[in-house]
Amino acid sequence: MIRAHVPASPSCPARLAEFAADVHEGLCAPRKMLSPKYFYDAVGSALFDAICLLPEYGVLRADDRVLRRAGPEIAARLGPATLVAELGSGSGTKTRSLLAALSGRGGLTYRPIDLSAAALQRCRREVARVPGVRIAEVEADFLPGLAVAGRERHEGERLLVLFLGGTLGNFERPAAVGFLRELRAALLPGDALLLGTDLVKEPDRLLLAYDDPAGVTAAFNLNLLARINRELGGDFHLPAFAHEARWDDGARRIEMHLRAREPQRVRVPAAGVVAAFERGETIWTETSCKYEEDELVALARAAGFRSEARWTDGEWPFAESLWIAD
Ligand code: AVI
Repeated sequence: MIRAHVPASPSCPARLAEFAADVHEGLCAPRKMLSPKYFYDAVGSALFDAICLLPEYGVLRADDRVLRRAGPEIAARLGPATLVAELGSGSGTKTRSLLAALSGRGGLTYRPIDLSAAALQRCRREVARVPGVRIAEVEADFLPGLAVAGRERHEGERLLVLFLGGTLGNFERPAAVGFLRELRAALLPGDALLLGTDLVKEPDRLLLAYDDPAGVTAAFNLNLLARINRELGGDFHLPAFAHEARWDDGARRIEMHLRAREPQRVRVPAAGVVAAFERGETIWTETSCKYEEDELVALARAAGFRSEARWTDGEWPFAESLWIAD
């Protein structure tokens, strides 16, 4: 599953320039950080797929179980004539059962939106097996991709946006509300959002999910530095950084960091950076907020949606919410 050969530079020039600018800003900030959106190059996407197979990481399996159980009811509530757009589709594995349930009520067009061309290729292969589904990929960030997908809508057709897998959790809470409002602004009244959110659970369970004993999540986190080396000519020495997962009880979130094991200087020529690290200093690479069920109705209202239905998984607490745009 994890490829031995790494494509030299998969990013187009504009993406590479944006990556360089974000790396510059993140490594020059007083509190060093890098955006988690850069995890997902070809290697990172394959590592994320491997994370989803780990017994310790229950998010994707929970999402899949809920979608299999709720798919027919979701299809019945939405009716036929639906254009489906998925934000951050990844390889599309979790979406297949839902697409099968929705396409049973008439053919549909599925527009997976993802920054990773490799993930979109895998998604096409996965979804090709679902009868009655026409797939048209959009290689873009979430909201620009949604604008492209929405242009294809026919008269009277309803748009269903899928935002699954707990990805909303990768926004800080206030940013999540802002993002959902922007998403709502791209929809018409009556359009729907199916939102998967990971729920608060025992901290030990969460810490194990984000720091698994096989070290797959550590490799996923460190690959961000390897990607900077590959694409921006950086000289990060990967063994000099350690993966770290923390649970913040007050903010109800997991944080992932890369901790410098020793003082060092790192050069990233294409980003115009020379970054000095003290021993123990970290780069904050990801936030993964976990939600309480009660928060979700208020969140829907704050973003301009009505909460229509919710399904949860008991094995790995996770919620799938169906919201309708007011
Ligand atoms: C994509 N996202 C919802 C994952 C999460 O759980 O926050 C990314 C991830 N990071 C570490 N493991 C998985």
